[in-house]
Amino acid sequence: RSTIFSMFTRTKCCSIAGMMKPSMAEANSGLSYKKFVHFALEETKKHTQLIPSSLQENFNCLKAIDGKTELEMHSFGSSNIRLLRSLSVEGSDGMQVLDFAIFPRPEFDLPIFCANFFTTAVMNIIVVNVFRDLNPLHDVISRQDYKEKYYKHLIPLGLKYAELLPWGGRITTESMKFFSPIIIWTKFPPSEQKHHVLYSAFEDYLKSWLELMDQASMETDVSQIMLNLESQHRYLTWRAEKDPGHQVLRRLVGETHAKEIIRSFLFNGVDDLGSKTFVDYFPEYKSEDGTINQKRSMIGKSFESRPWDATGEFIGNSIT
Ligand code: BLA
Repeated sequence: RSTIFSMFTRTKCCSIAGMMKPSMAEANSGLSYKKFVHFALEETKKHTQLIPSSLQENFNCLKAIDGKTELEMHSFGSSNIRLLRSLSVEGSDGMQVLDFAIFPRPEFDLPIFCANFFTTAVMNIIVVNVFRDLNPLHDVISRQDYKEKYYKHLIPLGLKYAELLPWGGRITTESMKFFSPIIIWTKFPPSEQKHHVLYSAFEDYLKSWLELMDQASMETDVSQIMLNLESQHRYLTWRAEKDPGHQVLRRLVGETHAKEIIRSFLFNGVDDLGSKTFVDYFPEYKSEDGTINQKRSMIGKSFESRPWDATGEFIGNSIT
């Protein structure tokens, strides 16, 4: 197995103790995402025994090509979590990134937890979501059961934060397939007050997810497990191909290493949890020569405002 670190200077940025030390970027802005990761690990450990993932060997911390920006990675598993992983980036220019996700084991019919934060000196782009195969554009009716099971009691939480962290405007239309009624999608110029709101949203969403995890029982029905597996694989396939963060990662560490981080670490499972390909799941991206259309969106951006009502009912226009 190739190691991506041979080309980079290893740094001691990955210890939990180190995470609490003020870094350059933190000293600059006071708005680091490291405390989010620290909270997530501590809180999750209260609910399940986290075991370091074998990915930690190859993916821990590294310096980017610029010699200054640090990428820090953590990964764990547990009896009910297939993979909890985080990537945080602190750029010397004030750029801050967090990509945090928890992928349950397919034996548990649980949503994926995801928090994605991308911050520059002038803008924060924020997505916090709890995703289950809830496809508002195609399948509201048959997925009503998921909504009852996972989102109904979380709707008040979603509404609270929809007000504090308002809808961020038009987004890649295809992404909506992966968004739940309680998603937080927001954009704002850096602000200490908003950063605090975001932190409490992250705490509340993660705690809610951990409660769902506590309640989930292990599935024995093989066909249900296969459905969970495919739903997770479809999500990984989408993000491994079209996530908006790829370009930034390529700029930071170069094409080859970015690809390795994306396919083996961030969206680990994309190459082994299922055999379907990207165009099997998303045939509209198939170009005439059979390759994947490089566009991020075939439809373009839409949904100027939040497309769910206060009960979590999808009210956007169907676009297919
Ligand atoms: C922008 N990131 C966005 C946007 C969304 C997301 C919705 C708004 C623009 C758009 O609609 O594409 C996030 N989209 C998601 C997520 C899912 C999805 C989480 O479909 C899940 C299914 N973002 C990151 C990381 C980086 C990053 C790790 O999560 C950088 C390393 C960067 N996100 C980033 C950048 C933009 C962005 C640069 C603006 C680019 C653009 O608008 O096209």
